[in-house]
Amino acid sequence: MHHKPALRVALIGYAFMGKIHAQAWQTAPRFFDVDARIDLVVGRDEAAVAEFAHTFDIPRYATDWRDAVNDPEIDAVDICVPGDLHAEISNAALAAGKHVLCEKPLANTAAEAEEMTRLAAEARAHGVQSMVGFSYRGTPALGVMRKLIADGRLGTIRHIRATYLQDWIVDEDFPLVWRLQKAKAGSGSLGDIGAHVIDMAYFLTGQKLTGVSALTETFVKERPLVASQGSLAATAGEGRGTVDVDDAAVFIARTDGGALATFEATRFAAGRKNAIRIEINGSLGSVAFDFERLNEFEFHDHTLPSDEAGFRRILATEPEHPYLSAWWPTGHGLGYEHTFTHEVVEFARAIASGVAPAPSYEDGLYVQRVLDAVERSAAGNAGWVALG
Ligand code: SOE
Repeated sequence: MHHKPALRVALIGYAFMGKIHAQAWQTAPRFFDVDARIDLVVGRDEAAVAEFAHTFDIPRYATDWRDAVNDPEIDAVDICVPGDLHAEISNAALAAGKHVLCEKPLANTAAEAEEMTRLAAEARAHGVQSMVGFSYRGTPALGVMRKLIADGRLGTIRHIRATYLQDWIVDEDFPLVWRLQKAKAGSGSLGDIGAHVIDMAYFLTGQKLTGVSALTETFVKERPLVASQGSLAATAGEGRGTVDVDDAAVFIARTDGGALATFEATRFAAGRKNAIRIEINGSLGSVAFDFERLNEFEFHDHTLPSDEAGFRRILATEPEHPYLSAWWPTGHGLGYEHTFTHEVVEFARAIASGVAPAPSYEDGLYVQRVLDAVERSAAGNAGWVALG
C-alpha cells in the first residue's frame, strides 16, 4: 500500500532525463530522509507515457503538462523536456504554487531565463521553491574539491581549466536529433554540456566570469532527419536537415576573483565519452577531476616539500564525504545516476525545510548570461564580451 507522501511530484517528460529523474525520485526516499513520490507522469504520446508509468509504478499519467500544473494533488513539477518548453511550464507551475525542478540549461535564451528567475524569486517569497538541474553538483568528489578550495587549501585561484568532451555525433550521418536543433535546444554543445562546466567552475570556486572571448563551429552542417530516437541514440530516416547549433564551443574568460579561465565544450572529441575535466590551480596547490573517473580526483599540495609533493589520488568514496554515508561501505563508489538522486534530495529537503535549494534559478540565469555572451562573442568573431 502507498501512503500519502509529503511531496507529490509530477514528472514532465519520460525520455533520457525523465527516466533518470524517475529513478532518482524512487531511490531518494529509500536512502535519504525524503518523503516523496512521483504521482503523475506527463508525455505527449499516450501509449508511450502509459507504458512508462507502468514500468516505473507511477499511479497516473497525462498527455498535457497543464494537467499537472492545475492538479491540486500535485506539490512539485519536475521539468525534463527540451528547453523550448522550460519557460512556459516553469512560469505556469510557479504561478500555480508548485515547486519546480527544471532541467538545464534553464532556458533557451537569456531573456526567458530573466523572466523565469524573476517569477521564481516572487514565488520563493511565498514559500514556493525552485531549482535548476546542474546534476553534477551531486558528485561527491566535486563536493570534496569544493571544500578544499573553500578551506583555502589552494590559496589564490589563478587558473580554471574546464572541458566537457563527448563524441556521440562524430559520425556525420548521426541524425538531426533535438539537441542539434536551435528551436528545441537553444544552442548545441555550448548549452547542453558547456553549461555544466560553467556551473561547475562557479560551484567549485565561488567565482563568476566577468567576460568571455569565444569561438564556435558547426563542423557538420547537414544531417539525416530522425526516424526514431531513444536517449542519445537515434536512427536516420528519409531526407536531410540543417544543423543550426554549434557542434563545439571554446572560450577564454576572466573571473571576479582575478583568475584566468578556459572552457571547451564539444561532441567531436573522438574517444571521449563524458570527459568533464576540470583543473584548478591556486597559489598553494591544484585539484584535477575527470568525470570518466568520478569517484576520485587529484590534489597537489604545493606547501609540501618537493620530495613529498605531487598529485595524489584522493578517493571520494568515504562515509564522511558528501552523500556517501547514505550509500555503500568505504571505497565502493557511485555512478552517474547517483548525482540525480542527490539533486532531488536537495530539492525535496529544501521544500521540507523552507530553505531555498542550490543551484537556484539565479545560478541558472548566471550560466545563461555566460552562454549568451559566448554566442555574441562567437558571432562574427566579435572578441571580448563583458558580463555585467
Ligand atoms: C548529452 O550531451 C547529455 O546527456 C547532456 O544533455 C547531459 O546534461 C549530460 O549529463 C550528459 O550528456
